[in-house]
Amino acid sequence: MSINYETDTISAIATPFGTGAIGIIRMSGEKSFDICEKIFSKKLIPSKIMYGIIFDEGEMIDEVVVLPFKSPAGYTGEDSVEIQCHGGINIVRKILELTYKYGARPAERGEFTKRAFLNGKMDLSKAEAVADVIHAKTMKFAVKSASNLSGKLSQKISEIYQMLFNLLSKIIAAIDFPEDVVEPEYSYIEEELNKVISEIERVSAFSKSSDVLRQGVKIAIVGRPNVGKSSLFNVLLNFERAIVTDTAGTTRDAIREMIDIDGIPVTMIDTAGLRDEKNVDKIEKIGMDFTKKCIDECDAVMFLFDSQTGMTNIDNDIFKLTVGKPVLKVASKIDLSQKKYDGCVNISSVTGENIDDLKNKIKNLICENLDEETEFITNQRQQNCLDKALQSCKTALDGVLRQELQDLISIDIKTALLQLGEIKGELVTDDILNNIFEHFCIGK
Ligand SMILES: Nc1nc2c(ncn2[C@@H]2O[C@H](COP(=O)(O)OP(=O)(O)OP(=O)(O)O)[C@@H](O)[C@H]2O)c(=O)[nH]1
Ligand SMILES: [Mg+2]
Repeated sequence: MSINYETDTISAIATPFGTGAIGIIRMSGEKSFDICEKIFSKKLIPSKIMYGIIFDEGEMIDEVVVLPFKSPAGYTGEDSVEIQCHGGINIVRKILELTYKYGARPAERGEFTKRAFLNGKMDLSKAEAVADVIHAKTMKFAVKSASNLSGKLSQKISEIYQMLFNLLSKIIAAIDFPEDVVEPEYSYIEEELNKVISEIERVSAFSKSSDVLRQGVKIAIVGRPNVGKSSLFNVLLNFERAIVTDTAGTTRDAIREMIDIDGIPVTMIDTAGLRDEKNVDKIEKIGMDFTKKCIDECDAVMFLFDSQTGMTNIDNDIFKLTVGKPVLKVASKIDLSQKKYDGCVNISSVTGENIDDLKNKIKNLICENLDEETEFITNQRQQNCLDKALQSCKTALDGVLRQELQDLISIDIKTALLQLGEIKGELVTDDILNNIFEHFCIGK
């Protein structure tokens, strides 16, 4: 069977696998109605919720509810049918197979949403927001993605695009019709470009925090052997993940686990304690090398020292390795020492004292650059476009300050416009499209 990506009728299960209350099979394409009518007990009436029976060669499969849409109604903008049957993997699969039997082909990842985009039902940033909702690791991010669905990012990008477009039009008009239109003042172009630059920078600044929400942050727990790193790790995870003993050098591998701190996914890394390499065997030495790598790659460090000894010379040497990273200093085992250290979080993993406070401090550390009122979520592709647009605007601005020919300046402004257009998918290549839609679940 040859595949026609644009016109084939596609079919997929739109609900998660497993036993749920209902299962949904979604079909889209010009043969959707025909195929459905071959297995459904009634003739379809567009946009009417219909109750009936699915049959296969006289055998009843299930009682279902069918939602038929004629183009351009419905999610994809094509003729489409949703069949809601009883949950349970066998029935859902059986109905899906029937749609294949009568002419549909399996949908590829994200193909429904891709068609919705191609048919003008949603712009690209909305389509990407759908993918983000599906992949959201935590609630907070899901909510932000959902608000993207209502088009906040695309609205903002449209505004910036329009500002730049108006500016370009004025410059081009003067170039094309020099007798009728006066060249805009350089000071005016400078002012407009500065406005655009600061708007793009604003969106970019917020989108850094969206990366944090999307991918989470990595925090390494670092310190001398036996200060209580693994104990703290287990307490934060709420289960006994890492081995804890009173033998110095218990942890050899770096152990990673994800936790959710107030909606932010945080990967905690428990590391091997650092000490003089002369006194350790080769396994521990490798573990210590891992620890150093973890310090390099993580976004922040939780540095632990034993409150009973305070910061020793060895602790100070280890602490120096964390230079350049945001660090939370933690004094451990305060149940044993009863000492409190200023500028540190004083905790006990045994009694749980100040663990909640520590979680708050971790959150604050992450959120320092994160505005709770963040309006936009952007992903890596959109961020790249924003960066390039910003760069082109800055090059244009340099040209303005040097009073270059406006013809030359207009080239950079045009480049910036193309980049902004790409964010909304107005000028996307197949490569970008395929990349985006591959990130979807099949039934979306
Ligand atoms: N009383 C008390 N004991 C603790 C606390 N935290 C850890 N310990 C004990 O200190 C010892 C070392 O704890 P670990 O969590 O294994 O220390 P670590 O830093 O992971 O050590 P290495 O893996 O060897 O680097 C164990 O006997 C723990 O039970 C605490 O808050 N209070
Ligand atoms: Mg350990």
